Parts: sequence; C-alpha cells; structure tokens
Amino acid sequence: MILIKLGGSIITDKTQYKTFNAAATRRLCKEIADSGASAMIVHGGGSFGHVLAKEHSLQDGFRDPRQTAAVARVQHDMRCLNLMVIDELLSAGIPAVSVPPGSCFMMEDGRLIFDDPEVLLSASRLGIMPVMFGDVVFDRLKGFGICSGDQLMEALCGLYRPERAVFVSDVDGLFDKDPKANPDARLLAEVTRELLGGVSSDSAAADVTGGVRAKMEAMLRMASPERDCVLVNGSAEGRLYSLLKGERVISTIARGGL
Ligand code: IP8
Repeated sequence: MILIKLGGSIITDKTQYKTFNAAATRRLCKEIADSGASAMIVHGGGSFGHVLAKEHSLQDGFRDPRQTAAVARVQHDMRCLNLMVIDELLSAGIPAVSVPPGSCFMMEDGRLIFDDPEVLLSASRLGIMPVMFGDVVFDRLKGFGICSGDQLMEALCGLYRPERAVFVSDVDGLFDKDPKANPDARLLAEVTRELLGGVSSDSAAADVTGGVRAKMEAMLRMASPERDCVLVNGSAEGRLYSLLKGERVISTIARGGL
C-alpha cells in the first residue's frame, strides 16, 4: 500500500483564503486512480487552514476566548475542502469517505492520540478509502491545537505499514538553498538526517505546521530500509502517476534507517 499526502500547496492557492485548486486536485486524483496503486490519501490545509490558524495562533492552544470562533471556522473550512477532495476522488472512481481528525481523535500536548483507529480499519477492510486531513483537534492539555497532515501520515505509517509514503507538493523536492532566491540552488535527490542538518532553513518557508523542514524531518522519521518517503511535485503533469508506476522521477527521497 502507498500512503499519499496531497499537500495544501497543490490542492489550494496558499496565498488566497479558501481558494480550491480544482483542476490540479482532479488531475492528481485521476493519476492515482489510473495508476491502479493501492493507495490511501491524506491532505493538507493550504489556504483553508493556515490563513486563519496563523491569524489566531491556533497552533499554540487556547489562550483567549476570542480564538474559539476561529477554531469553529477553521474546522468548518477544512471540512469544506475535504468534501471537495472527496468529490474528486469519487469522480475518479475511488470510494472515499471523510474521517475528520478533529471529530474522531484527541491530542495530548500536540501529540495525536491514535489508540482507537477502528473507524479507519473498518472502512479500509471494506475497500473504502478513509480520507483524513490537517485539522484543529482538541488537546487534553492545551485545549486545542493543529494536527498537520504530516502528523497523520506518521500515525498511518504506524497503523498500515505502507511500502511507500509520498508527499505531493508544488516543489520538485528539497533544495540546498531557497530556489526562489538562489538560482544556483541544487535539488537533493536523497536526504538523510546528516544531509538535512546542512540545508539552509530559509529554503523552508514556514506555515503554522513548520514548512518543508518539518516535513522532511517527519519524512525521515517515517523512512526505513523497507519504506521510501518521497517528496514529489504534483504540478508537473503525470509525475505522480509515473512515480506510482514505479518509475524514477524528479523528487527527493528521504532515506531512513541508515
Ligand atoms: O497543511 C494543517 O495541515 P497541513 C491544517 O498538513 C490546518 O500542515 C488546519 C492548519
């Protein structure tokens, strides 16, 4: 099984509050369906999650009663985005159901508590794809917090033990410097823990859940000698399809267990 995260940078326009990128999402869902891969999908928040979460510091937990309206609004917006992704999966012929993490799970001090995954397993046993997404999740210590799609990917790796975890974003992979500011930036085809230490942090534009560096760190935690974790550009047409068919494509592979 292959676990795929459709990043918020590809399924939304991250600069415009609540702007869905329907064309890219439709194409990616079709690439997944056409590849015939046995896949499970998670998605990020993009402009449906990060804009208001950042404005109201939701990632820091409860501080002020004025945050509560934003908690409800971000949960609402993320459910809207999720249903649009699910629409595209259904149109591509993939039976998918929504599993909102904020309604099914709790966190404790920012850590997702994942000890009762029965709803996920019941769906997947029937050949139905449960689709989770970055969400505002209630927290036993902090009141609430943001659970990122990357955290969900880690939890799902533990549960399903996929042979590969794929992170679909709008960049070709990890660069040694910010490629927008440095035309000589080099794409790293492979990343290890040691290599990541030498990568400049400005190549990782931050959002409330940490940007590219946090993603790479999560990918390295998930990677093992038996499991590749790959960062691939979903805006390049056909690249995800080729990757799922087992071809070598432009990407960054996180190598773990070395
Ligand atoms: O885009 C964050 O999920 P991510 C979701 O996977 C929210 O980091 C609600 C900001």
